Amino acid sequence: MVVDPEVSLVNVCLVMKTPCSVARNPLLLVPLTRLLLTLGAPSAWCGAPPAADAPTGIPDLDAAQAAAGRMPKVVVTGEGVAWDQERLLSAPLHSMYLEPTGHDRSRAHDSAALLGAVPGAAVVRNGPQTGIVQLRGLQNERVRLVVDGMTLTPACPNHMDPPLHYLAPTATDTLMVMAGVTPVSLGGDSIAGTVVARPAPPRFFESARARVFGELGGSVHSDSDGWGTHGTIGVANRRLSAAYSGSWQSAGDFRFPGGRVRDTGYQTTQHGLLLATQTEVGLLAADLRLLRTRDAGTPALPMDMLEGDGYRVGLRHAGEFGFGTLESRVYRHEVDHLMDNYSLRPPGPMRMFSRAESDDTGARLDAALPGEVHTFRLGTEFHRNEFSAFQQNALTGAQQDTLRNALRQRVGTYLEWQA
Ligand SMILES: [Cu+2]
Repeated sequence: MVVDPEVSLVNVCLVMKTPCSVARNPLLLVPLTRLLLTLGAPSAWCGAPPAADAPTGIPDLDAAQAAAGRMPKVVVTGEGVAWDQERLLSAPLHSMYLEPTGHDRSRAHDSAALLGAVPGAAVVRNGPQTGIVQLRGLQNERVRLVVDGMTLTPACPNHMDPPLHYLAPTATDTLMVMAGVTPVSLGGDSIAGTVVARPAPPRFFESARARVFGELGGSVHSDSDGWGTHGTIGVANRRLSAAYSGSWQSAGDFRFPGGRVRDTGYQTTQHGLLLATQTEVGLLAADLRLLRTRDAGTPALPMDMLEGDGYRVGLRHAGEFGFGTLESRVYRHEVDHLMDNYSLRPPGPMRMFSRAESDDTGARLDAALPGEVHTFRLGTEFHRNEFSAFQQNALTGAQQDTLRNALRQRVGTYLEWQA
Protein backbone atom coordinates (compact mmCIF):
# COMPACT_ATOMS: atom_id res chain seq x y z
CA MET A 1 0.00 0.00 0.00
CA VAL A 2 1.41 3.36 -0.94
CA VAL A 3 1.10 5.92 1.78
CA ASP A 4 -0.89 8.56 0.00
CA PRO A 5 -3.79 10.88 0.90
CA GLU A 6 -6.11 8.84 -1.31
CA VAL A 7 -5.71 5.92 1.04
CA SER A 8 -7.90 7.92 3.36
CA LEU A 9 -10.82 6.23 1.57
CA VAL A 10 -10.16 3.42 4.02
CA ASN A 11 -11.34 5.83 6.67
CA VAL A 12 -14.60 6.09 4.77
CA CYS A 13 -14.87 2.35 5.06
CA LEU A 14 -14.85 2.65 8.77
CA VAL A 15 -17.68 5.14 8.57
CA MET A 16 -19.63 2.78 6.33
CA LYS A 17 -18.86 -0.20 8.57
CA THR A 18 -17.85 -2.19 5.51
CA PRO A 19 -14.09 -1.82 5.53
CA CYS A 20 -13.17 -4.91 3.61
CA SER A 21 -15.63 -4.70 0.76
CA VAL A 22 -15.09 -1.02 0.18
CA ALA A 23 -11.34 -1.19 0.37
CA ARG A 24 -11.08 -4.07 -2.08
CA ASN A 25 -13.91 -3.25 -4.42
CA PRO A 26 -13.18 -0.52 -6.98
CA LEU A 27 -16.88 -0.33 -7.80
CA LEU A 28 -17.59 1.17 -4.44
CA LEU A 29 -14.90 3.74 -4.96
CA VAL A 30 -16.90 5.12 -7.87
CA PRO A 31 -20.06 5.92 -5.94
CA LEU A 32 -17.94 7.17 -3.08
CA THR A 33 -16.15 9.52 -5.43
CA ARG A 34 -19.50 10.68 -6.75
CA LEU A 35 -20.73 11.12 -3.25
CA LEU A 36 -17.79 13.25 -2.28
CA LEU A 37 -18.21 15.40 -5.35
CA THR A 38 -21.91 15.76 -4.67
CA LEU A 39 -21.45 16.79 -1.11
CA GLY A 40 -18.66 19.14 -2.02
CA ALA A 41 -17.11 18.65 1.38
CA PRO A 42 -14.80 15.66 1.15
CA SER A 43 -12.68 16.80 4.05
CA ALA A 44 -15.48 15.93 6.43
CA TRP A 45 -15.19 12.30 5.40
CA CYS A 46 -11.84 11.42 4.11
CA GLY A 47 -9.40 13.98 5.25
CA ALA A 48 -8.78 15.97 2.11
CA PRO A 49 -5.54 18.00 2.17
CA PRO A 50 -5.93 20.94 4.54
CA ALA A 51 -5.35 24.52 3.55
CA ALA A 52 -1.74 25.37 2.94
CA ASP A 53 -1.33 27.32 6.16
CA ALA A 54 -3.42 25.07 8.36
CA PRO A 55 -1.51 23.21 11.08
CA THR A 56 -1.52 19.48 10.43
CA GLY A 57 0.62 18.20 13.27
CA ILE A 58 2.64 16.19 10.75
CA PRO A 59 6.33 17.04 10.20
CA ASP A 60 6.74 18.49 6.72
CA LEU A 61 9.59 16.22 5.61
CA ASP A 62 8.59 16.44 1.94
CA ALA A 63 9.03 20.21 1.91
CA ALA A 64 12.54 19.88 3.32
CA GLN A 65 13.44 17.28 0.71
CA ALA A 66 11.86 19.28 -2.08
CA ALA A 67 13.92 22.26 -0.99
CA ALA A 68 17.00 20.07 -1.28
CA GLY A 69 15.95 19.10 -4.84
CA ARG A 70 15.21 15.46 -4.04
CA MET A 71 12.17 13.33 -4.57
CA PRO A 72 10.08 12.80 -1.43
CA LYS A 73 10.34 9.41 0.20
CA VAL A 74 7.68 6.84 -0.72
CA VAL A 75 7.08 3.99 1.71
CA VAL A 76 5.57 0.77 0.39
CA THR A 77 4.51 -2.07 2.67
CA GLY A 78 2.93 -5.42 1.90
CA GLU A 79 2.27 -8.91 3.11
CA GLY A 80 4.03 -12.03 1.95
CA VAL A 81 2.10 -14.69 0.06
CA ALA A 82 2.31 -18.36 0.96
CA TRP A 83 3.19 -20.12 -2.26
CA ASP A 84 2.47 -23.68 -3.19
CA GLN A 85 5.95 -24.61 -4.38
CA GLU A 86 4.83 -27.47 -6.61
CA ARG A 87 2.19 -25.38 -8.36
CA LEU A 88 4.54 -22.45 -8.66
CA LEU A 89 7.08 -24.57 -10.52
CA SER A 90 4.49 -26.08 -12.85
CA ALA A 91 2.93 -22.72 -13.74
CA PRO A 92 4.11 -20.73 -16.75
CA LEU A 93 6.62 -17.96 -16.23
CA HIS A 94 5.28 -14.52 -15.35
CA SER A 95 2.17 -16.09 -13.85
CA MET A 96 0.40 -15.99 -10.52
CA TYR A 97 -1.74 -18.77 -9.16
CA LEU A 98 -4.66 -17.97 -6.85
CA GLU A 99 -6.67 -20.28 -4.69
CA PRO A 100 -9.33 -18.05 -3.09
CA THR A 101 -10.56 -18.93 0.35
CA GLY A 102 -14.20 -19.67 1.01
CA HIS A 103 -14.45 -16.35 2.79
CA ASP A 104 -13.12 -14.45 -0.23
CA ARG A 105 -15.50 -16.25 -2.58
CA SER A 106 -18.56 -15.63 -0.44
CA ARG A 107 -17.77 -11.94 -0.14
CA ALA A 108 -17.09 -11.31 -3.85
CA HIS A 109 -19.71 -9.69 -6.09
CA ASP A 110 -18.33 -11.73 -8.99
CA SER A 111 -15.29 -13.83 -9.86
CA ALA A 112 -13.37 -10.83 -11.17
CA ALA A 113 -13.37 -9.39 -7.66
CA LEU A 114 -11.08 -12.26 -6.62
CA LEU A 115 -8.31 -10.72 -8.75
CA GLY A 116 -8.22 -7.44 -6.85
CA ALA A 117 -4.97 -8.26 -5.03
CA VAL A 118 -2.98 -9.43 -8.06
CA PRO A 119 -0.06 -7.10 -8.84
CA GLY A 120 -0.61 -5.30 -12.13
CA ALA A 121 -4.28 -6.27 -12.26
CA ALA A 122 -7.33 -4.10 -11.74
CA VAL A 123 -11.04 -4.76 -11.99
CA VAL A 124 -12.91 -2.10 -13.92
CA ARG A 125 -16.55 -1.80 -12.94
CA ASN A 126 -19.32 -0.03 -14.78
CA GLY A 127 -21.72 -1.74 -12.38
CA PRO A 128 -21.66 -4.37 -9.65
CA GLN A 129 -21.79 -7.28 -12.10
CA THR A 130 -19.37 -5.94 -14.71
CA GLY A 131 -15.99 -7.05 -13.42
CA ILE A 132 -13.77 -6.29 -16.42
CA VAL A 133 -10.25 -7.57 -15.84
CA GLN A 134 -7.53 -5.09 -16.64
CA LEU A 135 -3.88 -6.13 -16.78
CA ARG A 136 -1.21 -3.45 -16.87
CA GLY A 137 -3.76 -0.92 -18.08
CA LEU A 138 -5.21 -3.02 -20.92
CA GLN A 139 -8.60 -4.73 -20.83
CA ASN A 140 -11.46 -6.41 -22.73
CA GLU A 141 -10.16 -8.26 -25.82
CA ARG A 142 -6.56 -7.40 -24.87
CA VAL A 143 -6.93 -9.75 -21.91
CA ARG A 144 -7.63 -13.38 -22.68
CA LEU A 145 -10.10 -15.04 -20.31
CA VAL A 146 -10.49 -18.80 -20.23
CA VAL A 147 -13.47 -19.82 -18.10
CA ASP A 148 -13.74 -23.51 -17.31
CA GLY A 149 -11.77 -24.31 -20.47
CA MET A 150 -14.07 -22.21 -22.66
CA THR A 151 -13.95 -18.99 -24.65
CA LEU A 152 -17.03 -16.99 -23.67
CA THR A 153 -17.88 -13.92 -25.73
CA PRO A 154 -19.89 -11.25 -23.89
CA ALA A 155 -23.26 -10.57 -25.46
CA CYS A 156 -23.26 -6.93 -24.43
CA PRO A 157 -21.32 -4.63 -26.77
CA ASN A 158 -20.39 -2.66 -23.65
CA HIS A 159 -19.26 -5.80 -21.81
CA MET A 160 -21.89 -5.57 -19.08
CA ASP A 161 -21.41 -9.33 -18.94
CA PRO A 162 -17.65 -9.96 -19.16
CA PRO A 163 -16.56 -13.62 -19.30
CA LEU A 164 -16.00 -13.99 -15.56
CA HIS A 165 -19.63 -12.99 -15.06
CA TYR A 166 -20.49 -16.53 -16.19
CA LEU A 167 -18.67 -18.29 -13.37
CA ALA A 168 -20.08 -17.64 -9.92
CA PRO A 169 -17.44 -16.53 -7.44
CA THR A 170 -18.53 -19.29 -5.08
CA ALA A 171 -17.91 -21.83 -7.87
CA THR A 172 -14.43 -20.52 -8.71
CA ASP A 173 -11.79 -22.90 -7.42
CA THR A 174 -8.55 -21.47 -8.86
CA LEU A 175 -7.38 -18.53 -10.95
CA MET A 176 -4.18 -18.26 -12.92
CA VAL A 177 -3.02 -14.85 -14.14
CA MET A 178 -0.26 -14.66 -16.71
CA ALA A 179 1.20 -11.41 -18.01
CA GLY A 180 2.27 -10.84 -21.58
CA VAL A 181 1.15 -12.08 -24.97
CA THR A 182 -1.25 -15.01 -24.71
CA PRO A 183 0.23 -18.25 -26.07
CA VAL A 184 -1.66 -20.08 -28.79
CA SER A 185 -2.20 -22.96 -26.37
CA LEU A 186 -4.44 -20.66 -24.31
CA GLY A 187 -6.26 -19.11 -27.22
CA GLY A 188 -3.83 -16.44 -28.42
CA ASP A 189 -5.10 -13.10 -29.76
CA SER A 190 -4.46 -11.03 -26.62
CA ILE A 191 -1.44 -8.87 -25.90
CA ALA A 192 -1.90 -7.90 -22.25
CA GLY A 193 -2.23 -11.22 -20.51
CA THR A 194 -4.32 -14.26 -19.72
CA VAL A 195 -6.62 -15.25 -16.90
CA VAL A 196 -7.61 -18.89 -16.53
CA ALA A 197 -10.52 -19.50 -14.14
CA ARG A 198 -11.36 -23.04 -13.13
CA PRO A 199 -14.27 -24.39 -11.10
CA ALA A 200 -13.79 -27.20 -8.63
CA PRO A 201 -13.15 -30.59 -10.26
CA PRO A 202 -15.61 -33.45 -9.71
CA ARG A 203 -15.32 -35.08 -6.33
CA PHE A 204 -14.65 -38.78 -5.78
CA PHE A 205 -14.12 -40.96 -2.72
CA GLU A 206 -11.83 -43.89 -2.04
CA SER A 207 -14.56 -46.39 -1.31
CA ALA A 208 -16.90 -48.19 -3.69
CA ARG A 209 -19.82 -47.23 -1.49
CA ALA A 210 -21.58 -44.01 -2.44
CA ARG A 211 -21.25 -41.09 -0.07
CA VAL A 212 -23.14 -37.82 0.06
CA PHE A 213 -21.29 -34.55 0.25
CA GLY A 214 -22.36 -30.93 0.36
CA GLU A 215 -21.57 -27.36 1.20
CA LEU A 216 -23.63 -24.36 2.22
CA GLY A 217 -22.57 -20.74 2.58
CA GLY A 218 -23.89 -17.21 2.64
CA SER A 219 -23.06 -13.56 3.03
CA VAL A 220 -24.77 -10.30 3.86
CA HIS A 221 -23.82 -6.88 2.46
CA SER A 222 -24.95 -4.17 4.82
CA ASP A 223 -24.13 -1.36 2.40
CA SER A 224 -26.72 -2.47 -0.15
CA ASP A 225 -29.19 -4.60 1.81
CA GLY A 226 -27.66 -7.41 -0.22
CA TRP A 227 -27.31 -11.07 0.46
CA GLY A 228 -25.84 -14.11 -1.20
CA THR A 229 -26.08 -17.80 -0.62
CA HIS A 230 -24.65 -20.82 -2.35
CA GLY A 231 -24.82 -24.54 -1.93
CA THR A 232 -23.58 -27.81 -3.34
CA ILE A 233 -24.96 -31.28 -2.85
CA GLY A 234 -23.75 -34.44 -4.49
CA VAL A 235 -23.20 -38.14 -4.26
CA ALA A 236 -20.07 -39.99 -5.32
CA ASN A 237 -17.97 -43.10 -4.90
CA ARG A 238 -14.61 -43.91 -6.42
CA ARG A 239 -15.93 -44.21 -9.97
CA LEU A 240 -19.03 -42.04 -10.26
CA SER A 241 -19.79 -38.51 -9.14
CA ALA A 242 -22.88 -36.33 -9.51
CA ALA A 243 -23.28 -32.88 -7.99
CA TYR A 244 -25.61 -29.91 -8.16
CA SER A 245 -24.39 -26.44 -7.23
CA GLY A 246 -26.33 -23.22 -7.07
CA SER A 247 -25.77 -19.63 -6.05
CA TRP A 248 -28.13 -16.74 -5.47
CA GLN A 249 -27.14 -13.10 -5.08
CA SER A 250 -29.35 -10.08 -4.61
CA ALA A 251 -28.57 -6.48 -3.72
CA GLY A 252 -30.31 -3.13 -3.74
CA ASP A 253 -28.76 0.21 -4.51
CA PHE A 254 -25.57 1.07 -2.69
CA ARG A 255 -26.40 3.17 0.35
CA PHE A 256 -24.47 5.83 2.22
CA PRO A 257 -25.49 8.01 5.14
CA GLY A 258 -28.15 10.29 3.76
CA GLY A 259 -28.68 8.72 0.36
CA ARG A 260 -28.05 5.96 -2.16
CA VAL A 261 -26.39 5.48 -5.54
CA ARG A 262 -29.04 4.72 -8.14
CA ASP A 263 -28.63 1.80 -10.58
CA THR A 264 -26.31 -0.29 -8.44
CA GLY A 265 -28.57 -3.19 -7.49
CA TYR A 266 -28.65 -6.62 -9.13
CA GLN A 267 -30.03 -10.15 -8.92
CA THR A 268 -28.08 -13.15 -10.14
CA THR A 269 -28.82 -16.86 -10.00
CA GLN A 270 -26.67 -19.73 -11.22
CA HIS A 271 -27.38 -23.45 -11.36
CA GLY A 272 -24.83 -26.09 -12.27
CA LEU A 273 -24.86 -29.85 -12.75
CA LEU A 274 -21.63 -31.86 -12.96
CA LEU A 275 -21.60 -35.56 -13.81
CA ALA A 276 -18.32 -37.47 -13.98
CA THR A 277 -16.90 -40.95 -14.12
CA GLN A 278 -13.41 -42.35 -13.82
CA THR A 279 -12.69 -44.95 -16.48
CA GLU A 280 -9.75 -46.90 -17.86
CA VAL A 281 -9.02 -44.05 -20.27
CA GLY A 282 -9.30 -41.28 -17.72
CA LEU A 283 -11.87 -38.86 -16.38
CA LEU A 284 -15.03 -38.22 -18.39
CA ALA A 285 -17.26 -35.34 -17.29
CA ALA A 286 -20.36 -33.54 -18.48
CA ASP A 287 -21.34 -30.14 -17.17
CA LEU A 288 -24.49 -28.08 -17.53
CA ARG A 289 -24.84 -24.56 -16.22
CA LEU A 290 -27.54 -21.88 -16.31
CA LEU A 291 -27.18 -18.23 -15.37
CA ARG A 292 -29.92 -15.69 -14.91
CA THR A 293 -29.26 -12.01 -14.18
CA ARG A 294 -31.96 -9.42 -13.66
CA ASP A 295 -31.94 -5.65 -13.14
CA ALA A 296 -28.20 -5.22 -12.89
CA GLY A 297 -27.48 -1.51 -12.89
CA THR A 298 -24.49 -0.08 -14.72
CA PRO A 299 -24.45 3.59 -13.71
CA ALA A 300 -21.30 4.36 -15.68
CA LEU A 301 -22.90 3.25 -18.98
CA PRO A 302 -25.84 4.73 -20.92
CA MET A 303 -28.00 1.61 -20.32
CA ASP A 304 -28.62 -1.00 -17.60
CA MET A 305 -28.70 -4.77 -17.96
CA LEU A 306 -32.29 -5.86 -17.44
CA GLU A 307 -31.91 -9.47 -18.50
CA GLY A 308 -28.92 -11.73 -18.98
CA ASP A 309 -29.56 -15.43 -19.59
CA GLY A 310 -26.71 -17.83 -20.20
CA TYR A 311 -26.92 -21.54 -20.95
CA ARG A 312 -24.03 -23.88 -21.51
CA VAL A 313 -23.27 -27.53 -21.87
CA GLY A 314 -19.87 -29.14 -22.14
CA LEU A 315 -17.95 -32.39 -22.14
CA ARG A 316 -14.46 -32.97 -20.88
CA HIS A 317 -11.89 -35.78 -20.91
CA ALA A 318 -8.60 -35.92 -19.04
CA GLY A 319 -6.38 -38.97 -19.04
CA GLU A 320 -2.85 -40.02 -18.15
CA PHE A 321 -0.99 -42.29 -20.52
CA GLY A 322 2.54 -43.57 -20.97
CA PHE A 323 3.61 -40.59 -23.06
CA GLY A 324 2.03 -37.96 -20.79
CA THR A 325 -1.42 -36.43 -20.39
CA LEU A 326 -4.22 -35.88 -22.84
CA GLU A 327 -7.09 -33.43 -22.34
CA SER A 328 -10.04 -32.57 -24.52
CA ARG A 329 -13.02 -30.27 -24.18
CA VAL A 330 -16.09 -29.45 -26.26
CA TYR A 331 -18.76 -26.90 -25.32
CA ARG A 332 -21.67 -24.76 -26.40
CA HIS A 333 -22.59 -21.50 -24.67
CA GLU A 334 -25.55 -19.24 -25.51
CA VAL A 335 -26.37 -15.83 -24.08
CA ASP A 336 -29.44 -13.62 -24.46
CA HIS A 337 -29.01 -10.04 -23.31
CA LEU A 338 -31.43 -7.12 -22.87
CA MET A 339 -30.60 -3.60 -21.73
CA ASP A 340 -32.36 -0.23 -21.75
CA ASN A 341 -32.01 3.33 -20.56
CA TYR A 342 -35.37 3.89 -18.83
CA SER A 343 -36.34 0.98 -16.54
CA LEU A 344 -33.83 1.42 -13.73
CA ARG A 345 -32.91 5.07 -14.21
CA PRO A 346 -34.93 8.27 -14.85
CA PRO A 347 -36.03 8.12 -18.51
CA GLY A 348 -34.63 10.70 -20.87
CA PRO A 349 -36.24 12.14 -24.01
CA MET A 350 -35.21 9.11 -26.11
CA ARG A 351 -36.13 5.73 -24.65
CA MET A 352 -33.94 3.06 -26.16
CA PHE A 353 -33.48 -0.64 -25.57
CA SER A 354 -31.09 -3.15 -27.05
CA ARG A 355 -31.12 -6.91 -27.45
CA ALA A 356 -28.07 -9.02 -28.16
CA GLU A 357 -27.22 -12.69 -28.60
CA SER A 358 -23.84 -14.34 -28.42
CA ASP A 359 -23.33 -18.05 -29.06
CA ASP A 360 -19.97 -19.77 -28.59
CA THR A 361 -19.03 -23.22 -29.80
CA GLY A 362 -15.61 -24.63 -29.11
CA ALA A 363 -13.43 -27.71 -29.03
CA ARG A 364 -9.93 -28.32 -27.82
CA LEU A 365 -7.40 -31.16 -27.77
CA ASP A 366 -4.18 -30.85 -25.80
CA ALA A 367 -1.37 -33.32 -25.16
CA ALA A 368 1.46 -32.70 -22.70
CA LEU A 369 4.70 -34.66 -22.78
CA PRO A 370 6.50 -33.88 -19.54
CA GLY A 371 10.18 -34.51 -19.01
CA GLU A 372 12.50 -33.94 -16.08
CA VAL A 373 13.26 -30.41 -17.17
CA HIS A 374 11.36 -29.74 -20.38
CA THR A 375 7.69 -30.13 -21.18
CA PHE A 376 6.35 -30.22 -24.70
CA ARG A 377 2.71 -29.53 -25.46
CA LEU A 378 0.93 -29.91 -28.71
CA GLY A 379 -2.66 -29.47 -29.59
CA THR A 380 -5.34 -27.70 -31.50
CA GLU A 381 -8.33 -25.55 -30.68
CA PHE A 382 -11.42 -24.38 -32.53
CA HIS A 383 -13.72 -21.55 -31.54
CA ARG A 384 -16.76 -20.13 -33.30
CA ASN A 385 -18.84 -17.15 -32.18
CA GLU A 386 -22.13 -16.01 -33.66
CA PHE A 387 -23.18 -12.54 -32.60
CA SER A 388 -26.18 -10.28 -33.20
CA ALA A 389 -27.16 -7.01 -31.55
CA PHE A 390 -29.56 -4.20 -32.33
CA GLN A 391 -30.97 -1.16 -30.59
CA GLN A 392 -34.53 0.12 -30.88
CA ASN A 393 -36.38 3.29 -30.02
CA ALA A 394 -39.07 2.20 -27.55
CA LEU A 395 -41.50 4.91 -28.73
CA THR A 396 -41.09 4.98 -32.51
CA GLY A 397 -39.97 1.39 -33.06
CA ALA A 398 -37.05 2.56 -35.22
CA GLN A 399 -34.37 -0.10 -35.20
CA GLN A 400 -30.67 0.02 -35.85
CA ASP A 401 -28.37 -2.97 -36.14
CA THR A 402 -25.13 -2.97 -34.26
CA LEU A 403 -24.13 -6.32 -35.73
CA ARG A 404 -26.38 -8.81 -37.49
CA ASN A 405 -25.39 -12.47 -37.73
CA ALA A 406 -21.74 -11.64 -37.30
CA LEU A 407 -19.48 -14.68 -37.33
CA ARG A 408 -15.97 -15.20 -36.05
CA GLN A 409 -14.12 -18.49 -36.34
CA ARG A 410 -10.66 -19.30 -35.16
CA VAL A 411 -8.46 -22.38 -35.39
CA GLY A 412 -5.19 -22.59 -33.51
CA THR A 413 -2.57 -25.32 -33.61
CA TYR A 414 0.52 -25.25 -31.47
CA LEU A 415 3.68 -26.98 -30.44
CA GLU A 416 4.90 -25.47 -27.20
CA TRP A 417 8.14 -25.96 -25.32
CA GLN A 418 8.30 -25.12 -21.62
CA ALA A 419 11.86 -25.18 -20.38
CU1 LIG B 1 -25.59 -4.42 -22.28
